[in-house]
Amino acid sequence: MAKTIIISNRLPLQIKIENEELTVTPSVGGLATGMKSVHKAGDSLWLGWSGLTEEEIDDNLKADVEAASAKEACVNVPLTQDDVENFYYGFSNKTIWPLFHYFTEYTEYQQHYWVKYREVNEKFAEVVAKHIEPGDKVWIHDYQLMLLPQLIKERYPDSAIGFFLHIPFPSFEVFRILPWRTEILEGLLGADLIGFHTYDYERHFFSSVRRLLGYEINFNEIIINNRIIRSDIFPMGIDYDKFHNASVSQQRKSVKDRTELHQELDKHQLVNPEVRFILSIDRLDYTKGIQKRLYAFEHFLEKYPEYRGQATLIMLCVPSRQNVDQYQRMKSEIDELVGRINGNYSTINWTPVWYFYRALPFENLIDLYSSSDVALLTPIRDGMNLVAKEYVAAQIDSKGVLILSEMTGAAKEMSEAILINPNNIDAIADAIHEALAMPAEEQITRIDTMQNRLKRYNVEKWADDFFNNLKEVQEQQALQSGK
Ligand code: GDG
Repeated sequence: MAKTIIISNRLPLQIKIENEELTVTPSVGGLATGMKSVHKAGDSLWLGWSGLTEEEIDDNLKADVEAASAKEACVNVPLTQDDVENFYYGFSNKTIWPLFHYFTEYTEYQQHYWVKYREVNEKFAEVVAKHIEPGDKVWIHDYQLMLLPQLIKERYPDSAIGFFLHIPFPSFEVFRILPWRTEILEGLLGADLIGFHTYDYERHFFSSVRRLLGYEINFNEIIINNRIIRSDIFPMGIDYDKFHNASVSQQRKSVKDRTELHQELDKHQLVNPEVRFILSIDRLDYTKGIQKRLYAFEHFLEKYPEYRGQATLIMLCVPSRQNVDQYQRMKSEIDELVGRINGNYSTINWTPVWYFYRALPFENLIDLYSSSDVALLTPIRDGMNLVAKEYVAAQIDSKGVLILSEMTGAAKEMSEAILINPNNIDAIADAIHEALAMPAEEQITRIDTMQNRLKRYNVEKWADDFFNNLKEVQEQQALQSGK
């Protein structure tokens, strides 16, 4: 039976070796969280890297890694330390990631990163070759694998290949800076369907295709040598029921059955019922605007002193890409800022910022979403931002306010949020004030509207739409080539 091959840089699980034993944990991150529901639902195989380099897997462990992956219908793509250094930390995260998020000052242009990027994309193509069968659909994800569509198309011209970009596609003026811009575009054009979160990203992509490769765009299609390549907008949804139902069931639990974190939050509110919780959750990444958020919260406490002792910012930062300089510098800056705010404003009964630098289990994530009065999400750039959607889904009585950066893909669909420019510290401080003062009826109206939308366009619908669209392109292609 034909299957779907999902391909992403990382598998949805992370394999580690502890005391010569393998441990398997789920990966944290937007792509893994979203696609997991698609993977579970159907007949699919997921190809990607397990998190262990070839140097770490000795011969005794090889079979164990394969078995642990196979149990989850996953296949490990073997990467060496050098691959991880130059393909993942190098080209993917020091070239593409900053450039596509408009951080041109952080972008590095190193030939050896590029060479490794190409090589690792070829390694992925080799693993695909071992598993692909006629009739299979291939769905490639994200910026680490932009050459893969072409590599697969060359070998298997009849295969149906979809590609989805989870991060922004930058404007032509930014994209053109990249020395390997034409190779990247040609790589992507190996796909039959190329998906983006927003109309703007698609428009930027088309503009680069037209101006750098000279192809004509016909509505949302490009025809190259009789091959139809379509692009479309698929704003990624979440598993709405999973987040909403988890929130409801955790709230219904008797106090003693609640998680420790939930009990602590409850206790805190009993002792200090006036205190309101403002929540932010992100991977620790310079695109997420974490420092500016802290400046804004500090400014809020200055500008609205009546909220001192009454509002706590709960900030969860998940460690990410710790080998990259900017991430290490940013971590120190955040530590310092949190220390400064807490040093200046804390009282015996109140700490302004609760800062967690770790990943928490899913139940705790739900505890935080459901116990917070406001979510404050201020990315400088963000392809979508699923946390915004998850926060809204987890509100039970429809109370809660979302403050969201207009630079996120999610802002395009969530106009009921209080939208802010993440660089405008004063406006963010005012937005926090507005959120905390918002009447309950208005909160309910806004959350209800957003919940209804998220319920309808959930991650399953997102994947269905993508696959239906891919099927359509294939049918159209077959008609055109008279097959
Ligand atoms: C990329 C794009 C785009 C976070 N902390 C914990 C945890 N998470 C989960 C959240 C959410 C995911 O990680 C983060 O997703 P985002 O979308 O916010 O951000 P990125 O990781 O940057 O994802 C982004 C996304 O791809 C999808 O296309 O939206 O723009 O950058 O699902 O729930 N999960 C657990 N513990 C944590 O501590 N269990």
